[in-house]
Formats: sequence, C-alpha cells, structure tokens
Amino acid sequence: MKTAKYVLGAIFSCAVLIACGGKEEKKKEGFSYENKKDTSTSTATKDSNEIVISGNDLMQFDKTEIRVKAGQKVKVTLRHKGKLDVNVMGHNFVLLKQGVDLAGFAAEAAVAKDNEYIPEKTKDVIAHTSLIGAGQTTSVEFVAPAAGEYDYLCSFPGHYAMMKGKLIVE
Ligand SMILES: [Cu+2]
Repeated sequence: MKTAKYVLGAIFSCAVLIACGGKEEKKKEGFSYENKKDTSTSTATKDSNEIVISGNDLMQFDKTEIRVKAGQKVKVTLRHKGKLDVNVMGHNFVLLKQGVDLAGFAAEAAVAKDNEYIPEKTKDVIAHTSLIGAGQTTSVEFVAPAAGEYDYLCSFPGHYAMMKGKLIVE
C-alpha cells in the first residue's frame, strides 16, 4: 500500500513537471511574438501622419517641432505624463492659423476657463484637443493645412511661454 502511494506520487510530480515545462515554453513563444508585433506597429505609426506628443508637470512638451505633409490627414495624440490634476497642470494642444499672435491668443484663452481655455467662437484655431490632467490621453485629427509654419501651444493659463512649438507643413 505504502509503495503504491509512493509510485503514484512520483508519477504525479513527473506529470506536474512536464506540464510546467510545456507551459513555460508556450509563454516564451508568446512573449517573443508580442515583441515582434510591437515593433511593426511602431514602424507603421512612423509612416503615417500620427504624432504623439507628451506634456509633463514642468510645463514642457517633449516635442517643439512637428513635421507633416500638406493635405494629409494628421492625428495628434497628447499624453499627460505628470502627476498633477487638470485644474493645476492642465494641458492641451492648440494649433493656430498663420499670422495669429501667440501672446494675444494666449491672453484670450486664459480667461476662457469654462471652454477648456479655448476662446469661444474663435477663428484663430485650426485644431485643438481637449484639456487633460495627469495620466490622461487625448487626440485630435485634422487635415494638414498649406505648406508653411504654424504655431502650436498649450492654452492653459501661463503655459504658452514654455509649452509651444512649430508644426511644419512640407
Ligand atoms: Cu499646459
């Protein structure tokens, strides 16, 4: 009786070992497959006009120059990588028409709190995202305007001095 139990136990642990070994191999295969998939996805993103820009708690955009092709669809995704709330360190991406005075627009925007710091009925904006706080992501799609340079900014009060850049349409 004792012997039988021992044998059964031995068989059982062998089976467990085999099962575990098999599982581990499967996991590894899956992992490398996922890695490959990620790489191809990011390459595809580079080829299309999809721009990812991030803002932080130090009032900084990680990109101060964006290049796109005229007439193409552009998708700008804004990520807030900080820890501060939207009311303290809110960020947005606002693309201005050519010839719009940056400081003048920012002053108008600063008092438009109820409209996420976008002046109501403004004719100065080509496209803008919503206002986001820590950990949030937002995006906006638009057709790239005629070739030239365009200013973009974060219109949260006081941010434009640091959070601005150029969209260059080629
Ligand atoms: Cu901001």
